[in-house]
Amino acid sequence: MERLATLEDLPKEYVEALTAKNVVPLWPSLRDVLPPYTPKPKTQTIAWKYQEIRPLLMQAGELTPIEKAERRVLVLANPGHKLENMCATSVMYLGLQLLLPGEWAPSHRHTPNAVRLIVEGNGAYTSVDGEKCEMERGDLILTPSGMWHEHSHDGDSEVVWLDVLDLPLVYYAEASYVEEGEKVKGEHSTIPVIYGPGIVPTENFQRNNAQYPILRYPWANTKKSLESIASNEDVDMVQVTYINPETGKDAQNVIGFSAIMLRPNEVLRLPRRSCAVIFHIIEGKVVVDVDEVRHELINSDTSCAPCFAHITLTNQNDTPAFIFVADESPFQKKLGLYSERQRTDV
Ligand code: GTQ
Repeated sequence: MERLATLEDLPKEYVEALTAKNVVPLWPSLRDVLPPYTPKPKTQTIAWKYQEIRPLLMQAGELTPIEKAERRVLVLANPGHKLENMCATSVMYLGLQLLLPGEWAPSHRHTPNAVRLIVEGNGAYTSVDGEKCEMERGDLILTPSGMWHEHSHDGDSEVVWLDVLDLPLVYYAEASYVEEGEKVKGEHSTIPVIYGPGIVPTENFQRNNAQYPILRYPWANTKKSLESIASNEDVDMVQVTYINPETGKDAQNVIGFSAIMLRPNEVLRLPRRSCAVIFHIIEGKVVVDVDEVRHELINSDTSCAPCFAHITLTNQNDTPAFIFVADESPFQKKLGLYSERQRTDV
């Protein structure tokens, strides 16, 4: 491609005259906004080690009372997007949230979609539109856009979870805001188990929440599915996707959620995809190679990779490894931006 003229090639007075009228020449920036063939992601390959961050999170529990934090979160920020912008990728926000016994993170609802992936501790729960979602390690809990939610803790140890939100995208769209709510009074309703494997209620069932029929996806079920898929040796990639059982589509609109199991010592080369991706280790020891960068991850570590990266996941143990995955594919597919490339393509 032809090299184009730069700002410096123009007379200074001319550039100033443009600036004064709030106009800019396209050609000096054209190759940045439309780079040839492959995007130039700001997203860097980063790993956040849980054992390094946990003491800092516990310190936040001593330094800042929940009333002064509302949400006591250390954000996993990607320096490629500048730390203060609180982006893991251009679309995804990640945070580790701490709730101490007896604490309550007050009710609110907001336009960004959120999910929680539970990292440690027992006895906490999130109420989503009044429904009580117990938090156990590895569970995925949805709090979709516009749904009231508050976090409570009746147990006796620290509870930590990973928040995944589409906040960077919604904020960029100038669509991000929150409303304050009221504490759930009296009994919470518990979520009835009305969806099973291949089972949805028939049409005449009164659905409370047809748009998001499942709010809590227990880890035990996900793990069981992965293990039984893995027992079939013909399957190359042992992965399940969290879906909405009423539509068969992704569980949420913007970010996609799935889980991968690596068999003992398995090496898995992922397809190159047009969206960034996040990995969070639920169980095991996994080497994540992203282009030239290698991270060795263990339980509760998190990492991210930019679009079109060459990604290889290697299980270093003689036992299976389990990885929670979040990616931007639902968003990209809806906008017609999604594609895959061969590993041999540039
Ligand atoms: O728990 O509702 O990490 O509103 C960021 C914003 C968590 C939450 C975050 C939030 C929440």
